[in-house]
Amino acid sequence: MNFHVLTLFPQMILDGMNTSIMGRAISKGKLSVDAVNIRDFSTNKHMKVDDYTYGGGAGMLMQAAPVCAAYRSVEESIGRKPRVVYLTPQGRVFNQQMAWELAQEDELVFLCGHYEGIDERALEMIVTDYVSIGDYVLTGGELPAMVVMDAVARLVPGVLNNDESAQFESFHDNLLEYPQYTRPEEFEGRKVPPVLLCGDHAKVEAWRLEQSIERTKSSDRICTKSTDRNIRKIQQVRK
Ligand code: 6GU
Repeated sequence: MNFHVLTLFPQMILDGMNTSIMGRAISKGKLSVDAVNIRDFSTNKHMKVDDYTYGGGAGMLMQAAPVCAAYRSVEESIGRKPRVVYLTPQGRVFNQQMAWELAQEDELVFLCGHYEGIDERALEMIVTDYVSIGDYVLTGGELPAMVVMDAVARLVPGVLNNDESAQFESFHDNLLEYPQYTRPEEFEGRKVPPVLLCGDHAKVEAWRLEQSIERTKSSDRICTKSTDRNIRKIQQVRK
C-alpha cells in the first residue's frame, strides 16, 4: 500500500508515520508514505498558497492551482487516477467498514486542508472521497489523515505480526474488546477475575464473549449484527 499525502506540513506526516508498527511496516516494505509539500507547487514568488475568499468573510482559503499541481505530480508518478481522500468535517464519518474498503486499493492519496479550507474547484476536480473522523473541529487535515492511514494500514497483509492480528479475527468482529489482565494476580486489592485462572479454555472464551457483548450493548456504538450468533455460542458452552 502506497500512501501519498498532499499537505502544507509534510514533516508532521513523516514524524507521525515513521514510528512503532507503521514505521516497522515501512521498513519491511509493506507500506510507503510519501508526503508532498503543496507549497512546492506554488508559482507565486513568495510561495504563497492561500488567498482571501470571494464574497468576503473571515479567513484564508487554499488556492486551486498549487493543490491541483501537487495532485498531478502524484498522478504522474503512479501512472493512473487514484482515489483521493479529502479530510474535512463535512465528510462521511469514518468507520471500520470504510477502512476495509480503502485497504483494497494499492495507492491512496490524502488531501489535507488548512486555514478555512480549499477552493471548491480543486475539490471538484480531484477528490473522490470526503471523510471526517468525527463531529468536532480540528485545525487541519493532517491528524485525521494519519488516523485514517493507521486504520487502513493495519488491515494490509503483513503490516501486523501474528500476535497483533490474532485479536481481531473470527466472531469477535463488530464487538468491543473484552477486559484483559497480566501479572500480578492481585494489584492494590483488585483481583484478576477467577474464571481467567481456571484453565478451562471454553469457559474463558465464553466469559470474554459475554464481556464483549455487555460492553458493546452498553455503548451507543457499533452495529452488532453478530450478537445473536455470539449469544448462541455462549449458551452452547454453558450447556
Ligand atoms: Cl477530517 N478535519 C478537520 N479539520 N477537523 C475534523 C475532521 C477533519 N474530522 C473531525 N474533525
